[in-house]
Order: sequence, then C-alpha cells, then structure tokens
Amino acid sequence: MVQRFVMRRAAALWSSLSGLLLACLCLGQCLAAAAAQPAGEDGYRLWLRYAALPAGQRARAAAGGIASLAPDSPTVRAARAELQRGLDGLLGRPAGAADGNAVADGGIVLARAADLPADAAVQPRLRLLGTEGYLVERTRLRGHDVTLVAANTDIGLLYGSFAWLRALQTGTALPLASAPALPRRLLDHWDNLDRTVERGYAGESIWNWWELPGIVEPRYTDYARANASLGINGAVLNNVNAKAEVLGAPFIAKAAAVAAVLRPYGIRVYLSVRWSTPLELQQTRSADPLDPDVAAWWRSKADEIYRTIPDFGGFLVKANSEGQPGPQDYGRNHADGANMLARALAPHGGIVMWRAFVYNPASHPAKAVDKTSDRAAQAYDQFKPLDGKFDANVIVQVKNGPIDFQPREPVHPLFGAMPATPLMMEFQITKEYLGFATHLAYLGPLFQEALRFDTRAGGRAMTVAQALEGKQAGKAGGIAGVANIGSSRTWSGSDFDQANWYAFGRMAWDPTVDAGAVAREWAQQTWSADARVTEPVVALMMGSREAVVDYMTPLGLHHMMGTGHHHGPAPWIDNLERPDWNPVYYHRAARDGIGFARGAAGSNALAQYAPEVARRFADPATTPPAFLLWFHHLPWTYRMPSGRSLWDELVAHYDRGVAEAATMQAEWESVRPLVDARRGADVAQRLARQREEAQWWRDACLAYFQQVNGLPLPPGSRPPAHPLEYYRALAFPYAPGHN
Ligand code: GCV
Repeated sequence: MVQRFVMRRAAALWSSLSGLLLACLCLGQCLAAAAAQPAGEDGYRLWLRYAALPAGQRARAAAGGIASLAPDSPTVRAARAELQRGLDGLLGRPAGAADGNAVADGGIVLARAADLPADAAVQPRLRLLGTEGYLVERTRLRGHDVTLVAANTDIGLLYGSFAWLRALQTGTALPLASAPALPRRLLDHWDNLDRTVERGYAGESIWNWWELPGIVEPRYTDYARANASLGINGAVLNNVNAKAEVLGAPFIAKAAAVAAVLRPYGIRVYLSVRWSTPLELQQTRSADPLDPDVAAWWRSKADEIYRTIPDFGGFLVKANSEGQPGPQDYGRNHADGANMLARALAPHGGIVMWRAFVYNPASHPAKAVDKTSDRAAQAYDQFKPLDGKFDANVIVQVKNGPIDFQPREPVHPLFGAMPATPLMMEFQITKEYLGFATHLAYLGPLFQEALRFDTRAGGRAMTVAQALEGKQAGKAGGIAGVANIGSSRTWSGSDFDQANWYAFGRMAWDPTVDAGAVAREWAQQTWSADARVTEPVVALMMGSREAVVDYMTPLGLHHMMGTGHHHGPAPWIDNLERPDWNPVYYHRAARDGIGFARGAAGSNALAQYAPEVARRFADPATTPPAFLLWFHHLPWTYRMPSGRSLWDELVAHYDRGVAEAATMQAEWESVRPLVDARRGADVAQRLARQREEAQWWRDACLAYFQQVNGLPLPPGSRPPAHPLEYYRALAFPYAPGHN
C-alpha cells in the first residue's frame, strides 16, 4: 500500500513537473492564458464562475434562446436565470433572452412530463426519475432540434439546468439522466444566534440574525444557487447545541425569511431544538416526553411554525449528549423523546432527525477495558436496542465514525445494525480535526471510504450508502454535512475548502460517484478546464487527506489534538475531567506498546460489527494497517507487513505526511502561473503554513512517543526540532471555532 502510494505520488509529481516544463516551453501561451484570467478572483463565485469556454467548445453551448414549456414559477424562473447567466459566461457574450416559450433550432427547452405529449419518447424514462430527477438530451421538438431539459417537477428542471451547465464545462456527453439516491440531503449549520459558528473557520455565520427578517442579504440567494447546483435540499439553520430562544416567535420569523429565499431552489429549512425549551421558557413544569402538557406544548409549537413556514422540514436534536438535556433526564429513552416530537410534526409532514452522537455521561477510569468504558461503543449500546421503536418520521442521525470526525475512523457500527430504522449519515465538512481552513485536505476520499464500506449486514454485501438508501428495510434515510460556510468572501475560509462542500453535495446526490472524478469536475469549474491546471490540482487534492492522516494520526491513532479548540498536537494530555476526553485514553502509548485494544481481550467494541467484519478486524494480521491501532494494542516491535517494526512504520508515516505537504506545495507552484494571482497566492500561503504545521505535528508526536518508549528514531529520520517541553508549552487561546 505504501509502495503504491509512493508510486502514485511520484507519478503525480512527475505529471506536475512535466506540466511545469511544458508550461515553460509554452511560456508565451501560458502568459496569454494567465492574462485571460481575471486579474484577481476572490472565490465568491465558487464553482459557478462560468468562465468562457475555449472557442472550439462554444458551439455546443450556443443557444437559440432558452424556452420553457413549463408554466412560470419561482423555480422555473431560477432555472432560466441560471441558464442565462451560465451561457452568457460560457459563451463570453449574451446568449439570448431567457423569458420566452418559443421553441427554436439550437435552443434549450425546459419541459415537465406534463408539458410534453403523452406519447413523447422521453415519457417512459421520465417516469423512472421521481420527483427530483432530470434528463438532458438532444431531441427534435415541435419541428426543431433542441437541447431538452426534462423532469417531472420544477425542481427537476432546475437540477437539470445546473447539470447541463456542468456538462458543458466538464466535456460530459449527452444524454444525462439522473435522480438522487437519497431523499434528504442536508447541510447542518452549527451557527449560533450571535453569529459565532461552532467549529466554523470561515468567518461569522452567513445568517445575519440581527438584521433578519427585514433585511435579507443577496448572499442567501447565492447560497441557495450553490446548494441547488449540487442537489442539496435542506438546511438546518442553527447549532445542534441549541438555545431555547430559537423557538420564540422572533426567530421563527427570521427563519421564515430565510426559508422564503431558499424555497424556489428546493431547499427546506429545519431547526435544531433544545430538548428543555418549554421548561426553560417557563411554559411547562417539566420536559418529560411522557408528560401530556409537554407533548401539547410541542404540538402547538409545531402548528405555530407551520403557520409561518408551511414547508418547514423538521427538527434536529442533540439530546443527552455532552451536557445537553434530554429524555434520559426523566428516566425515558431516546425513542420516547424522538417520538413525542415526531408526533407533533407528523400532521404537517415534518421529520425528526435524532442524533446518535452520545456517550456515557459518567466518566470511567482510563484503564478499564469493557464496552461501558469505551466511548466508541456507547452509542451502539444505547441505540441498537431501540431499533424498530421509532415512529415513521424519525431518522437516527449517525456520525460517520464511532468517535468524532477524526481524520480517519472505521465506520460507525450502527450502520447496518438498525435495519428497522431509517438512518442519516452525518459527515463533518468543516475541518475541526483536519487542520481548520488553513490545511488543504480534500474530503472526497474520506466520504467515499465511509459510503462504500461494506457492513456485511445480514451476512451479505450492504454498503453504508445502501443502508442509508433503505436497502435493508425499505426505509430511506439521508445524509447531512456539518457546513463549512460562513460570511468569508470565499464562503468556506479558503478556495480549496469549497471543494469539500461541493464533494459532499455531489456524493449526497450519488453516493457511488468517484471522489477523483468529483475533484476533477470541481477543479474544471473552479480553477480552469486546462488540463495543465486540472491534473496537478486533482493529484494534489487526492493525496491531501492521506497526508493529513499521516502527519496527524497514522495507523488508526485518533483524538490526539489540543484541548477545547482542537488545534494542533497534544498526545500528552492526561488530566482532563473525563478520562475519555484525554488523548492518552485513545492512543494508550506505554513502554509495552501503543493502541486501543477493542477486540475480545479489550473493550470488545469490535463485537458491534457484523461477524465477517469483526473477524477481519480481530486479528492484527488481517486488520488494514490504516485501522491497526484503532483496534489493537501492539508492542512497538510488532512486525508490520512492510517488514518494519511498528515504531519504525509509525515514524515513516509521520515523515511521509511531512514530505507530502512539501509535494503539495511544489505541485501548486506548477499550477500557480496558470491561475489568477490572487487565489494563487492565497493557496500558496496556506500550503506553506500547512507544511510548517505538518512538521510541528510530526515532531511533537514523535518527541512524545519517544519519551514514552525510549526508542531511537530509525536511521535517516530527523530528530524533532525542539524538546517535548517546547511543544507542551504552546497555547492557542484565540484559536477560532471554539465556543
Ligand atoms: C456541536 C464534537 C465537537 C462539538 C460538537 C459535537 C457534536 O464534540 O467538538 O463542537 O458540538 O461534536 O457533534 O455535537
């Protein structure tokens, strides 16, 4: 695996160096290309830049007008406007008016199934596309050769319009036909009512709560366009660590103003709610889910919300988790709580997304090794017995891994283990544990790794994506991503962080799509369709997440970051109030070895996976090296498949991560002359900082592990730049994103 990786990176570097050579040979051409780029872009336009296509490719886009056979509606108007905006940009000139319904040769025609003849050839295919799918093809309509964007609904027409614009920029051939695999594709904003964002690294919240509902920023419309271009169809507006005030009339009115902007783009608004809201507002005497007064309060609150936001999506709930109140405070369980809320929303068609991010409120001694003391096992223990006990409009929302959005985790054992309950995947798009917005880490490979994992549920092939689609029990769930969006001009804190929003959306629509293909299409639209740009950018992106894993938490290590803000390395932390908040609890490095034993002789968390998976991970020899120390505590001398000792292998991974950060810098320098100066320089600055911080992670972790194991570094590996005390003394009181 290591060898394959090194060869791939060598190939990527060669490709970028040869790109550089080519770039030098064609200096005149390159300068012309650079000159053709706007002098400085600020990233605001995301992947919707619609830069002019090369002259030879424009004929395909040339439109004889944009006509719609579908009756006018806000969504149809949005589709026409996007096509107009897109084609104007791609053609480098105005593409023709977008407001008629006259079909012309070379034109684009928007039409729903109901607008086309019942015997039109496209009808049977449209019937397969559901309420959100689309079809784009060249056809003859009313005696004219046209590009037909067809769907069953207005929102399908909008999605199809975006798909056609994407196809033009990525050189994708027609016909296109696509429908989403999952019905719910949401962004979860961890945005507070004072505009701070928990784990946000992109400035203040985009929701200007203070000025809403009277003042509605145009940025909300651009947010809606960007999400609709990916098929994202829901937004939870506020933090899961919610405040009671969000359900007061003033905030409901503010949410309604946002909902009005998002509605034409097919995006429903949801709210995170605090379990104890009625009690805190002093409108009930308890928050017990079985208290009829409490249930009545929630019913009347739901009625009030739906009077203001008729298409309100529902509630997201973090309960009995990290100090948040919940039904367990009254001796009830998660199903009691979720069902009570679900019954308030059901008459209106709303849903409850009940989070499974829970771990025991009581702390345990760090050395105990059973499931009750292993944080990774606790959510399963609480939720598995409740399978089948949730109402039909409850979805259980599960983080991709059993701890907390680490650079790499095995998938959560609940996927595949709740066949009677619709599940929702929760990914974190914002990079709380992967270097904030200052490190470049493309998360497409992380999402793909989780979605494609075969749970072996029921003893047969069942990927996580299939479990989400309801292939186990016929009840589809969904997918949510904790947003990395803020009021920063780049939206996401950096240009490359936009790719994680993009990849999340594309994979939410089609969980089988390839992370590399998504990186390529993002790069083509965001940077340039020129292969001299796209190919090195894709190589850089595709190696980036593994680089972060290598220099932060290789071989299955996890939770080694600084306390509270989660910035930087701190594997030495051992004095926090709960043992399972300490990094030492997770890596268990000691004189005898390193890693968390989760097999039968350890916490036995492994038993929560399907037998075939558990068997594979039970033996260190068959455990993929990427998860080795997640499941096993092994001696430093343990022989790795590479022939190295575990210690030497660990050092090699840290060294590889640092080397990769340097390679990423070199790759970017080969691209930089071909992109606009402003974005080019910003990326370069961030990569320089990433390289420094990769070195810091490596040096601090190795200095600490050496102090524990007393072993020398393998020959050729540089000693840490500073003594361990230096790293331990670093403090970051003003790190962003920490509440
Ligand atoms: C919103 C982690 C994060 C918290 C977050 C929590 C959660 O613990 O550090 O900021 O709180 O996960 O997902 O609820």
